[in-house]
Amino acid sequence: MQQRVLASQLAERAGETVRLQGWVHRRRRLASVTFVVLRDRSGLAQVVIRDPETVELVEKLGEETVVEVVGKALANPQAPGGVEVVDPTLTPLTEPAETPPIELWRPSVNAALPTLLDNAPTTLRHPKLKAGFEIASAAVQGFRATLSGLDFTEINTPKLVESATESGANVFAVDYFGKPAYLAQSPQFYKQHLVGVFERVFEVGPVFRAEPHNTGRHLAEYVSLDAELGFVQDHCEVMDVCEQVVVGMVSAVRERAAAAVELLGVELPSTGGGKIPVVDFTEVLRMVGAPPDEPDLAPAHERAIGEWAQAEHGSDFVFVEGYPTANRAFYTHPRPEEPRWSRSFDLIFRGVELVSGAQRLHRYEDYVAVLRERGLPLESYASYIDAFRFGIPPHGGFAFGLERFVSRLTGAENIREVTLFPRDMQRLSP
Ligand code: AMO
Repeated sequence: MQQRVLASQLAERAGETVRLQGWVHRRRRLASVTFVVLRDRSGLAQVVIRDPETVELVEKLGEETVVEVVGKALANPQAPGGVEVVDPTLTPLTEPAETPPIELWRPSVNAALPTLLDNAPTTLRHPKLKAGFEIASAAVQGFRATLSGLDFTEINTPKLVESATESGANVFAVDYFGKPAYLAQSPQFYKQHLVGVFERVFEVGPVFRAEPHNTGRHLAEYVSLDAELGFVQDHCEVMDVCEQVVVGMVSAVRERAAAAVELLGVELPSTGGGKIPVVDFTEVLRMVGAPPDEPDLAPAHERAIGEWAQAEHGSDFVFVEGYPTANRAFYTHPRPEEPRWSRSFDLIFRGVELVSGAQRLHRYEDYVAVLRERGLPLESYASYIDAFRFGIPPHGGFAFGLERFVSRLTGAENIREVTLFPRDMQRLSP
């Protein structure tokens, strides 16, 4: 059988008979001719139909019919891409039972978010909705490529776990053969253990947070891009790897998702031509006029420091380091000289936290001490901290939220717009 040609390849096929497959994206009937815009994974192609029988067939079939089209590719400067298919035979492959819930052919998406999400398997076909996920796919490839290039090993760790890693409150409990278990909030414990095996590891996978608030930037399930590396001096080496990863992700989006970037009018972020600026947590509080004993940065503080990085350094990114130890996860390494502050950092992207990371504790006795100090039950963390009895090197790591990254990149108002099938307090389907 003749090989399938994609819409994007049509420009090179003028003069040939081609076979296209895709969806009837749009029909336009003029007096003497009917135009069908066919959509496939690569884009749109114009098909010109004059034969009355085929015109009648197209009329009857409607939008979103899956079709095969075999016809002559001819140059026409007016056609999108400069080449169209004329006088084809058109064979329906799947006839839809109903018209789609939104008009997919309209250039802009004109439906409310709940409608889009309720009908996601179909509404995601809209080129502008799909584009965000092409960007996400490219970003993940950039994450993988950068870390593989730095000799990291890709891992996959369990999502059914026996203890909470980040905090006890935001955890989903499940019944595990009659015993209590949880959905993993992060691959944190496993990635640290696996530093003892591979030295450098990364994971791309789902994590679960029972987020009790309905915000535009929190999901109950998101894709976490995690990395962890051994033999570090302090968190600065971790930040350095994190920066290389960010640069790699942005280049991958530029190279692999160029069409999606253009369609959405995305302005790709810049680090301002140099290293990403780094500001100390206490300095940020001073800059934004917050009280010096504030335990964390509020969203307004993150926005302000993001604006500062843009104005002073032309950078869409800024690292904030040295958060108060008491307010970070118990596994965070304090600054040895002033333990009130930690060797931790966040990466703020366009005014929103995108990454959290830190150097970790690596000695067994330090874990026992910190759990006691924080009143956390040792027995709940036994299998986690036991591994530190057997020699884990000084290490650190970080995690990105993929949907956070894409939503800041595309300027999505709500993170759900760039989540394939979002999970939140109200939504478990589709
Ligand atoms: P943290 O809990 O800060 O750190 O999460 C890391 C990054 O994940 C994203 N994120 C979320 N995205 C969508 N919905 C949510 N509910 C949500 N919560 C977090 C953010 C955030 O910066 N174990 C540590 C990481 C580490 O130290 O390696 C952790 O999970 O972009």
